Amino acid sequence: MKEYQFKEGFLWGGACSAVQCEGRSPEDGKQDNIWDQWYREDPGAFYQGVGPEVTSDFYHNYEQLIKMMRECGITSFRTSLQWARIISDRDGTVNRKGIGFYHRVIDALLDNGIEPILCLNHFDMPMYWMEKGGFECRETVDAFAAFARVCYGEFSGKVRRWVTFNEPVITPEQGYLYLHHYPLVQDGRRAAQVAYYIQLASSMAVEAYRQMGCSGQIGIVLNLTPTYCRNPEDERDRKAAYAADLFFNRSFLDPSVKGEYPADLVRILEENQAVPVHMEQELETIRRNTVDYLGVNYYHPRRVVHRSRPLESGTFMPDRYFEYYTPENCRMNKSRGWEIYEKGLYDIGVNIRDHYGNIPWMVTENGMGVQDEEQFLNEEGMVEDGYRVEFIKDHLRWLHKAIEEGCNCFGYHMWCPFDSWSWSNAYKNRYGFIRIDINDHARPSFKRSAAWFRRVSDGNRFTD
Ligand code: BGP
Repeated sequence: MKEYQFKEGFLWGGACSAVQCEGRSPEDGKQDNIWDQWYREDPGAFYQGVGPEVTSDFYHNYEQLIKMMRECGITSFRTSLQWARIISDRDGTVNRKGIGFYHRVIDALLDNGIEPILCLNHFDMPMYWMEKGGFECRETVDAFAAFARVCYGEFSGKVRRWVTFNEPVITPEQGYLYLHHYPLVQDGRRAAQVAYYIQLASSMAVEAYRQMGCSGQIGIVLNLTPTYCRNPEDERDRKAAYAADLFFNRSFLDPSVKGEYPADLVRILEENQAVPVHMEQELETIRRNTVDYLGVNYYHPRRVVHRSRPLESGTFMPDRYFEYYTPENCRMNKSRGWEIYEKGLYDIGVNIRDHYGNIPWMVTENGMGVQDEEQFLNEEGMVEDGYRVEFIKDHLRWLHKAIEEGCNCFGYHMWCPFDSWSWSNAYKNRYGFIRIDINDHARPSFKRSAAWFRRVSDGNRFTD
């Protein structure tokens, strides 16, 4: 039996986001965001027509869920502050009721011995800014920095760890290239502009944090998806992986940690006439305001090969430089359609250690979404999710090895401690230690994995 010991103070916890757990709950004056709008326009785009109306009902049920999270061993919890709940309009009017809700949540977390980690943006653009172009519009960037200032002013006395954006690449990628997020646009040049303005918004939020003299730490959460090519001996495949890495990892990793964009990414954008509108002064803001730490969301690797024939596309798409492939016999999470490759976490750690100054980082999301978990209910009505324990252990072994080899990882968060709403996948896949019956929100229940995670968290260790 092997024991894996983690250092004292290692963060064990979980993450969710405002839109995915709170429910729309507009009674306090929350304004619509892109998810409310998209659902109104096209409910059929969401699995079984389930929209963001109720989600995990955290808005009403946060006290119970927070208590239950602590029982699962969650000692730190990241959620996001919903821009449209805190700021009511383009004039920046602050909604005191929205602020009051987040104060109550933070207090409840602290009362239960859970460290709150707050994220300023998790895919939730308010409609009043989307109407102006969202992050294609420079004014939205200033408005985001102003929103960040309001949040620091309110909460930084109680909250020591902050995040500017969760997975910033997702908005340009899924909203402006691959048609999975609102506004469902496919245009490489617009995607590049959105990506640049999101990076600028993140850097300006870091700048504001420092200007206001906040004493905690501010980071960014990236879905660093390690890219592997089919044949490392084939130079064309290596180049394909290099390009995919530039687009999907380094486009935010380099400016956030090193303060500058990779020259090869800029060159590709130039070749495709896709360089965003920018100003020298903005690049200086990005240069000066790098993050204190990184959050890493890891679910699956990216597997690429060189293109066998040119991409037919009217617009510039990153896929011009690579194709995806699925290796034979790879392990899959069939519910989600994602490959399971635990070593990816180790490779991420080594990359950060060797190429990004070994900046402190934590795993901000990892987890296994499983469909139809009802089939695993035992006689007592508990989900027997041994597969989730195995999934976590498999990842923690590699994380432990990375740390033993000098990687600067200080925590591990599960997505998500309780079942939550997964965007257009709605409640299809369940991730939690805590089961939520969407027909009976008032009675969340523990799954088998909850007690196991509690033991890991209490002892900072697990055994094989
Ligand atoms: C991450 C997001 C989360 C969450 C998670 C699980 O990329 O930050 O918001 O949703 O993925 O993925 P999904 O919900 O698509 O199953």
